[in-house]
Amino acid sequence: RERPDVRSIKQRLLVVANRLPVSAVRRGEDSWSLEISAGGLVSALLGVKEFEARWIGWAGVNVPDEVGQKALTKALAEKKCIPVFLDEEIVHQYYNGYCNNILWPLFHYLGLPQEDRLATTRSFQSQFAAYKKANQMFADVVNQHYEEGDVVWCHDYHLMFLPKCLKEYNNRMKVGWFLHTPFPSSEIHRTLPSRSELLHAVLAADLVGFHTYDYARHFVSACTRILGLEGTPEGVEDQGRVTRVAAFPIGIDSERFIRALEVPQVQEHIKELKERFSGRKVMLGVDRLDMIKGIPQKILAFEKFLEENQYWRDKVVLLQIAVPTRTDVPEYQKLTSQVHEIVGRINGRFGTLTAVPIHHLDRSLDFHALCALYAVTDVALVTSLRDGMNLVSYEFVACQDSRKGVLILSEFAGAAQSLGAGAILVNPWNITEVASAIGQALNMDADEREKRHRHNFEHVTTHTAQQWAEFFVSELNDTVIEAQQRIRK
Ligand code: ADQ
Repeated sequence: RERPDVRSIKQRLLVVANRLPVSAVRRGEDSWSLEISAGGLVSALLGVKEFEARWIGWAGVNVPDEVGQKALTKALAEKKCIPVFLDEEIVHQYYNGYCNNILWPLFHYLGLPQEDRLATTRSFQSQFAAYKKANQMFADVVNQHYEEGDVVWCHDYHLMFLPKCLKEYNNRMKVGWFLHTPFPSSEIHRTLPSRSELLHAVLAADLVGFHTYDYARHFVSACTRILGLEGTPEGVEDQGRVTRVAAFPIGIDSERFIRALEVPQVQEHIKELKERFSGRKVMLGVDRLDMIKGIPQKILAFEKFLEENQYWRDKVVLLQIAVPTRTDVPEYQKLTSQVHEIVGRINGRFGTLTAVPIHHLDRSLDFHALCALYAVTDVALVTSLRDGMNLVSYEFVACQDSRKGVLILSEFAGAAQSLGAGAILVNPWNITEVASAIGQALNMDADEREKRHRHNFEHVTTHTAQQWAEFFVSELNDTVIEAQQRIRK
């Protein structure tokens, strides 16, 4: 029997993330067109029926004039989105600077940029000041829209200061913070000049969540070793107040992928791809073009495999789809040229007049094209040097129930902890090991593939994005109730 719905009014959830889940294009002085971008977080929250979500974040465009801001605010309201307006200078210092140039590489174990190593350098200090200012601007908007009883869920490394700012406004706000990247070992975090301020700011939240138990443990260690606080079974204690710290592994909306495979347009596409690559095994990489994804390492491992396995040279193809990101940053431009150069060299070495071993695309694919590609793949290669979770590995598994392809997965992706038993785990820095994993995957017999796939498919379809969101929010509600009970006692 279904449980009766005892709650007639849904709890409001304010989801605060750097970017809103819409792209806004200005059509006139006071008109905008909006498109919802269906990322993981959006589909996670769309599927949750328990509460009513509103989004607060930056729309990704600079809108200096009041007429434009008013019109955009109105248009966004229809999509349940509330904008935070950031000017170009703030975006440059906070987003490009502190978030993407400092926190992103550091949290992925790539260290701090050379020129910013000293806390006294001007750029570091001004970027950190802009980071705090931007977080305060987010807090102002949250505070304007907050109603008693709302749950406020802050997302990612862009908003580590937000819990503190929110609690300063209203100590009774229920505030959760979730990190989508890894949280590094405390020895890495302690190199950050603003290490303590950031930790204290996050600890103002009631609940702090990570993808894996390891990241949660690293965070607690950073708080005990750097701040000298007490680690408890629940999390971290500071002067009698406990911040709960736990792992909440994200998932995908697996049904959306499984259903897409039935769409006639996708089936047609699958047929075309099968014909196009008939007689060859298909290997696939799908990544944002970012240093953390280990794309050069992956391609070099494929080259080594071809070098050592002449038999496979005309029987396998690697499709590498890499969406360019942060294209204005010189390091990312360098990565693009590096990848192009390696691909060119390998295709020159092993290609023939009619076929090349690597097809490399510098672009994003639409959802249906991506599902078709996942479905025709024999071996997926995820070789991130570090990755919070990695949803591509989940999406591949969801689309493989008929083919039962093999997943080669970096041990440094959070997904290694959930899909490790079904995947072939590799150290992406060890090119020889990855090359031999490619051989193992291509030669794997059907029984073994079935067994491994079953394990992963079971996981991906039972640990969904919706459950992740529900779990986090219900834990946050419970955490606050327990804390209030403790105070009353
Ligand atoms: P990302 O670093 O973006 O996310 P990932 O989890 O793999 O990494 O998600 C990427 C998403 O973009 C997937 O949904 C994928 O389908 C899509 N995508 C990638 N390349 C594409 C292409 N060429 N065309 C179309 N779509 C493409 C961050 C963290 C991850 C964490 C997620 C969620 O870095 O570790 O898993 O957040 O918490």
